Amino acid sequence: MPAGTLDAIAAKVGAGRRLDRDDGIRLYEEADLAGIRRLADEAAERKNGKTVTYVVNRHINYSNLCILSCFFCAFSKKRGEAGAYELSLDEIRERAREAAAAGATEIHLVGGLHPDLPYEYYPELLRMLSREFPGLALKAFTAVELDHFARLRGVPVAEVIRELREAGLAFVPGGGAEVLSDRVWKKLFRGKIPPRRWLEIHREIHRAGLRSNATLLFGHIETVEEKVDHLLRIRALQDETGGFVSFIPLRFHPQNTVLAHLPLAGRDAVLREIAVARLLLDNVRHVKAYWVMTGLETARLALTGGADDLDGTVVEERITHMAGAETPEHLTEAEIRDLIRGEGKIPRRR
Ligand code: V47
Ligand code: SF4
Repeated sequence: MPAGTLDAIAAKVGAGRRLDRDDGIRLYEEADLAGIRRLADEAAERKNGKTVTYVVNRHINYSNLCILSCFFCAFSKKRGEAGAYELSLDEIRERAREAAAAGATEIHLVGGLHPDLPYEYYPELLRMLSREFPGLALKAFTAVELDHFARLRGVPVAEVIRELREAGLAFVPGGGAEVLSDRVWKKLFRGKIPPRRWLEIHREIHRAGLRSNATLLFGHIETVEEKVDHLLRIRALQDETGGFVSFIPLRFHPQNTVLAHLPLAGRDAVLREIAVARLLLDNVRHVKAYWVMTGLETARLALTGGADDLDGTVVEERITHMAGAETPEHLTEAEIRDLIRGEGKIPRRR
């Protein structure tokens, strides 16, 4: 590391000055990991003290049928293909019932872009869940699904967001952003909404009074500059709306994807993503170590390097596990609390 790189950045952070694009690039390319983890931990503690949050939740991936074929995806299947599945309404209800009985307060519900379910299915699903399980907050449908619904319905996405909110939608997850870069979009996920549209939909979500998360899918073909620009685009939208609650770096899992030849990003690369995100996104309250994707040991270390949230108990997860994840699908609340306490932080259920 050239002498002074981290010192200059530390001085800026200490003075409450915003980091710029060059600082971001240096954090990725030059700064030593231990040093930026320390800075990121201080930044996280200034925002949230020693508190690390988690939620007792259940992820439900209602179907993996999808009209698209993103190159990084091992989850999506076409109808009739081995491994394709669709949960019936009864199966979704049963999973929600189990979640409620286990004390969950949130359902995280996402799926592929289904080839033939009608638009009405989605608000009906939310209405059924909110009517039968009023104690479960419904975090559902990425910007990509919302765009798909707006096309099905033939109305602007803002109208779909309003209808789903009335049907019980409480929060929008951060998936589908991938890398907000036209180059990566063209190469890996061209059929899906482009970066500008992802941002526009989150702007509409925030305008509708809902809040959302943002993600970055890293560890494939993206460059450092593209990652920094991604973070700065999220930061700019957050300046405008204030509607993002958490930022979640997602570690790309290559198995069973078109990019299966790529290696899985290692522990230090994951820790660096979390620390850089914490330092650049000075206006986003939380940075999440999504243990399903980071791995448990790395998630634990991330709690002293910029992360202050662990997602939740999860229970069942397909997107990462179809792509070779070796993490469990379920952590108990006690395991999550122990993990947090083990790092000298204070667990708080949200
Ligand atoms: O949008 C797809 C990504 C996302 C792979 O908002 C992959 O709290 C890794 O967004 N390897 C869905 N990632 C997951 C997601 C999420 C998860 C947890 C919490 C929240 C939140 C959001 O997973 C997709 C896509 O970006 N993804 N394939 C893969 N092979
Ligand atoms: Fe479909 Fe999402 Fe997979 Fe792309 S990432 S193929 S939109 S399920």
